[in-house]
Amino acid sequence: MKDAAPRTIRLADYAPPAWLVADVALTFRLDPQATRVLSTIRFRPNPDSTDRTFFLHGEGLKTISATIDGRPATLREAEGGITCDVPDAPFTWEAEVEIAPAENTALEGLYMSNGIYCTQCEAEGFRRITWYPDRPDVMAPFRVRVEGDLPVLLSNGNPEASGPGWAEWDDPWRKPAYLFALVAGDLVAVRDRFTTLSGREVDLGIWVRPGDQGRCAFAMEALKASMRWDEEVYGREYDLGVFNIVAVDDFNAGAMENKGLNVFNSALVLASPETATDGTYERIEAVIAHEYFHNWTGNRITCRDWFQLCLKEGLTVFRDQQFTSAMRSEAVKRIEDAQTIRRHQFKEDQGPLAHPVRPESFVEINNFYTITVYEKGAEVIGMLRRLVGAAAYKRALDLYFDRHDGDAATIEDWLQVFEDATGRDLSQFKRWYSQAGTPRLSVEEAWEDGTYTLIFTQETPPTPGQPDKAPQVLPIAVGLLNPNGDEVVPTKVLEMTEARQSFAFEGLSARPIPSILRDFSAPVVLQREVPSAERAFLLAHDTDPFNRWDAAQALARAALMDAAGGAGDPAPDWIEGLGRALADTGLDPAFRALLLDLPGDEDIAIALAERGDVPDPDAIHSGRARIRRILAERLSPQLEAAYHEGATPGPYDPSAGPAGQRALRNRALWILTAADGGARARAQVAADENMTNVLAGLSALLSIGAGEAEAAAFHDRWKDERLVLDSWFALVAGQAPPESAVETARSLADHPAFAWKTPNRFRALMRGLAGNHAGFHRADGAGYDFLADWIVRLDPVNPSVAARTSTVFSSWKRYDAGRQERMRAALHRMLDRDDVSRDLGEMAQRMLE
Ligand code: 0A1
Ligand code: ZN
Repeated sequence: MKDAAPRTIRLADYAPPAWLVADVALTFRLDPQATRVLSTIRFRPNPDSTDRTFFLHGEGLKTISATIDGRPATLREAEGGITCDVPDAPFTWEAEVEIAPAENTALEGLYMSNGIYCTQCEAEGFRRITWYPDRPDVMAPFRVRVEGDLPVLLSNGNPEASGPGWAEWDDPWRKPAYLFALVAGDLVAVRDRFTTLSGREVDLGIWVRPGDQGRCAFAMEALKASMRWDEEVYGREYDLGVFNIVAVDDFNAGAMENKGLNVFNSALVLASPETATDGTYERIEAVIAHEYFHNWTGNRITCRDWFQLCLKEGLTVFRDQQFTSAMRSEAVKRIEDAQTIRRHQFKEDQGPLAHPVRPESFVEINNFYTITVYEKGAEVIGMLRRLVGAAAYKRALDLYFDRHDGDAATIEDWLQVFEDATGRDLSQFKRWYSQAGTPRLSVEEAWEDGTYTLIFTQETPPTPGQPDKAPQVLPIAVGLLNPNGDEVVPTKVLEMTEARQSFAFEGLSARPIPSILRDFSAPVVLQREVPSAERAFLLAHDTDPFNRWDAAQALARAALMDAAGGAGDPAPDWIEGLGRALADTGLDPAFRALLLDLPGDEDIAIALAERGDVPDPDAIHSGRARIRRILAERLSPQLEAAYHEGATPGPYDPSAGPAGQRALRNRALWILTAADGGARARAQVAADENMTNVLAGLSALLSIGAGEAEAAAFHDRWKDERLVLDSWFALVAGQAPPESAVETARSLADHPAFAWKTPNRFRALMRGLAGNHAGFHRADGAGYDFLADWIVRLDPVNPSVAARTSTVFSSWKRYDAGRQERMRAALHRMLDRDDVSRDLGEMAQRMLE
């Protein structure tokens, strides 16, 4: 490795900053190769620190000049920055540096995307712009002047003044440097207005490349809805006169909440019925909301240090989930979120990359923007809310905003407001932030004299660095049903705190059927052997939508696991139950669509490994194909009816109702295609109603080894639409037959449009192949080599995307010796290089440990 031992940063080593910043003035003279950044920063000693060492972060900066109180400063290099001698009193630092945004392929700091200047400063990008104490607990108001011969010059805050070739911005709200943003270039705005509850007028702008204006309407509506919702539900108003969103094509993540100037991956802003799917619309709505909600949870109250990332991310994800539930279906959203946690977060917890919601050390913070910090972080807040109740949650949040507005806060601060608002002791609950891993919850039952007892045992398996785990607080929502299907005990939240604990329900006339972990009330694995007849009973009768869906999932999982082991017929209970639920037109189509959403190949691989089996990717794949055919044959009338019920004639409407209908139609189509030779899918592609139906048709066709002509025609039609072309790359690689998937991926990589330095395009192909479970895990290791080669190639260009992509190798211990050996070799190939980045080096190292 380049750096024999890159430094590990530890939460335990936190020390407050020696110097605070009173205010910042920046001037940018933009130039692709030689942008000049002039900074004037007024420093003052931090009364809460005895240290007076002056240190500024900086990376790749060419210093033109630096002065302290007007006198030239003598800079000394220090790890990751510089130090110099300073007075023991407030002083003014002035510097001029030069940077080259056009050469910045890492897309952190100031870079260029299609001729547009833009910034990404979270987590540690600002240090690539100028010398600065680049840590979130140093907050300051910023004034920014942007100079450049460009039509649009944007920064944070309110516009102050502008003229030809310059603009000045003032952000009165103190903020850490990671929330700084600048965007400049040939952009056009779609504009709107919003009046806040207290009557403040806000100018809204969504800035896009000329030609994309027609695809912003949905994002704008989502923004206004988010602003209103945050006022109504959290009492939070917007606090500037303008709110701008910019869409850029080259972006490492989804979007960024810079104060007053959110920067988005264009894939999460632009949408039209011809080019975007229902899924894209739903994601745009959620991410627009997420970034907007950060204005209070992230910006007004930020994080003291990066270990507290979940303070802003867990809470903001929780808030965007609540928003989506309010805009769409609460039940469907809860199932989708539970599915995400179980598919992806549990997987992270089971492997070498497992870490607590609040990690205690890192080498590169970019590697900790994870599903654990975000989604499990949100689950922890959901549990807290369930335990204290909605009213106390509201009181605690009001107190949080009151007490910490303007602060860089910690998880301790967050829990303290809940303790103060409710009088509860949350010390045991806090383990959710410090213990990694997914608790296993097992259940025994007892029935005697009208008393039904549930005895729970919890155990969390060891994770890296944490061999022993203590019991956690688990809110377990339980309801009881009578054998006739009536609910005898409505949902009750049991609060489990011990390793083993029992809960009794008295006065029952018959032994009940329990519905446990309703609404996915805790992110745990429920380990309970349930006969398939009981699952089918819950699928038919449970009043809790999550558990109803989960009963169907469990049956499907069992069928697919058996099929992977070569078993013939799935349980008739499942097929019959599914058929009945499908035909129940009283149920929300979106919910029925989820019942048809079979676990994927990798889900089955994980389930088999959990059981102690070694998964065989080919057997899983062919077992799944067989189950799909069986369903297509045995449920053909119900599937056919669902397919027709899901027709949405008339103009395309992305809202939840019609999107749910299309989801039902397209799930039914996917299964039916296994038995009709692709006739329906082909007709649906030809009908060309909207992108959702076209892509679903195409995907169904490719999944049975057909559709080559349709895929080629699709490519020709959409080759100039970058976002649609991304979907094409992902689909063709993702749905290729396993035996030829690597060859398909290789030819896609040779495609002239494979702009591999653009993260969206790179991810489309790599994630496409990695998601093709049997294709990626081809026994000869060709899939591993393909991914590893590309990750190694990308690493010097864009370490953060390279490192993130490498996580597809985290599952290596799950497979047979041959595959393990090949995956390990691939990881070594990424790691054992002189120029390996800190990002990829840390990830590969952790995966190999
Ligand atoms: N705070 C953003 C996530 C984000 C993090 C890092 C980025 O660049 C490397 C970009 C965005 C969010 O939660 O939306
Ligand atoms: Zn966020």
